[in-house]
Amino acid sequence: MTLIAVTRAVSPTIVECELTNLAREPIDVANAVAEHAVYEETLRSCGLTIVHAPAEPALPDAVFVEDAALVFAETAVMTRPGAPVRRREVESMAKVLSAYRPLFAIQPPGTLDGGDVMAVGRKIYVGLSSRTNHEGIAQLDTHLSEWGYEVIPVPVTGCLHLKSAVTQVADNLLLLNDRWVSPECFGSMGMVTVAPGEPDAANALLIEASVIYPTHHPATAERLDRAGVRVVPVPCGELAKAEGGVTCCSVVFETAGRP
Ligand code: CIR
Repeated sequence: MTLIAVTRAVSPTIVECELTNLAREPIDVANAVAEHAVYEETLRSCGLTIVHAPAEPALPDAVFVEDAALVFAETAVMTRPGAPVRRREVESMAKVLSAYRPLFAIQPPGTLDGGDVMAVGRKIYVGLSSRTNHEGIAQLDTHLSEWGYEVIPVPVTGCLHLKSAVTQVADNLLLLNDRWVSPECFGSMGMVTVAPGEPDAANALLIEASVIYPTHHPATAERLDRAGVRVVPVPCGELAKAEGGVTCCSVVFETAGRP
């Protein structure tokens, strides 16, 4: 079994990225490219094989591949991003993923961003956000119910995506900002909350027993460490100015064949 991470180069136009909750700050493209290289190297060091989606230099947010696609064991779901300008990112991702899974596509008027989808086993939590609507969630539910997945809508406020507010950091453990999402949505799972002064710190990327995590949230990293989570730090402060985190720069899945 091979673990694949699909990634895509940082676009030179990232300076014109979509922004929802952040004020625009100058983005140093060379720094963003360097951070992305470290991110890919970190994924490799965790045993993943990187597959590059074609660069889309004219699409500012194309590096944030997570939003264009969801990959499950049985199917890949091509999303319909809530920001119209980001819908052009989907086609080239579909070409890549068609080599690995049968494809299903969210149709208008549905909208769905991958950043709103958190899978915990067969439970698929989906954020109702400014990017993902009821219709998109309903289409995902109908499609995934075929394989016994349970799709659970979750209201989010104050942040871009569900995974800005909560991510899984171990088998039965979530990292969460309880101002943006209610812990009650997630039943009896254990919770680590973000440290005061680090509201954006809930986005972590769990790869087997390790968590790839931004260097710029040290107090929350310490909380994770105390909870027994193995934290692998990556610099991503430049990409964070584009409202991106560590989950959004890859789509990770298993394949039985060769990458
Ligand atoms: C956007 O607003 O769409 C991008 N600037 C950031 C997307 C980040 N995606 C993610 O966290 N899944």
